[in-house]
Amino acid sequence: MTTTAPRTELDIRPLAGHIGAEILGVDLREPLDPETLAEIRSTLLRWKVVFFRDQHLTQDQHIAFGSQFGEVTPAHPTLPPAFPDHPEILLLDNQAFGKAEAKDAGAKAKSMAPSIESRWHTDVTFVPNPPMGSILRGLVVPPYGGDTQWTNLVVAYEQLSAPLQRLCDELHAVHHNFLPISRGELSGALKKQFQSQDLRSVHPVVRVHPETGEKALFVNPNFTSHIVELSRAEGAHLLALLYEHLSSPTYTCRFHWEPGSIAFWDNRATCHLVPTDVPPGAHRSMQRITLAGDLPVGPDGSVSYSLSGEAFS
Ligand SMILES: O=C(O)CCC(=O)C(=O)O
Repeated sequence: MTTTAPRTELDIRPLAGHIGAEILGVDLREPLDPETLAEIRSTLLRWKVVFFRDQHLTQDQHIAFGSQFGEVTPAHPTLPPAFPDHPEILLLDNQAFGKAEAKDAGAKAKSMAPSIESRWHTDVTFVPNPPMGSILRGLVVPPYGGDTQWTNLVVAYEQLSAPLQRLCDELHAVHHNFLPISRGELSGALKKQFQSQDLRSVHPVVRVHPETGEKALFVNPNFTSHIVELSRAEGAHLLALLYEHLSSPTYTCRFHWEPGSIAFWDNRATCHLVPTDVPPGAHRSMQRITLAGDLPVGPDGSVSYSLSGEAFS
């Protein structure tokens, strides 16, 4: 029989005006009782990203924690799993990336700079059913720097003027996993892996959140290629406007990592930004799992679909 940890009162501490809350008073190594599970889920829906500290989980415990909120997916649609025993876990390690780049260039890795250019993104939007959530665990963190930022795409939508909201409500966009590499920002080895399949999907520019009913912007500069109903020039201008808008500090929070910190974000309502200020030579090693998502639905009832590639689960 499975036992759950005794129920403790959660202490919920919002981090910024519109997004982010730290949750204290829970031990994530144990299965959660139904009330605690429901409270964490409702805090996630309210604050879009929740943080826990001092949670030194094993990989099995990381997966077990996530599986209480949904089906845990494979690590990534195209990147190979780093842990044969835990194919659900994606390794995000600046030294591992550095080595891949060095091997690729036939040179010794000197810099530990991130090899993927950092742009605001929602995870894996090139598949028809992007993950509902991602759970990132900090294992090795730099002594300073390396914070991650998130932005609230619901508030960003709500703060658009009504005519612009109406325009966005009607539009759909293509999302593609080839976008970063066409700009030459990934190392050769990572590029090849990331683009080993051509994955493209069409999503509404505004998605209706399946649990809260809120409308959220659903475009991101990492994977959104173009807007279906507009000319390329019109679409590029509109996307530039939306990207500038959604990255306004007003809608964001910033989280400073410690070993054992965990961030759990609602991938249906947020974008986030990989840090680019890790001090030279410092090691940063994170592990991520994702929870399977459903097909986004737009305000007009239109449902996302794939142009190339399968659903991700
Ligand atoms: O390393 C980070 O802080 C963010 C990682 C990230 O962007 C992701 O998991 O999608």
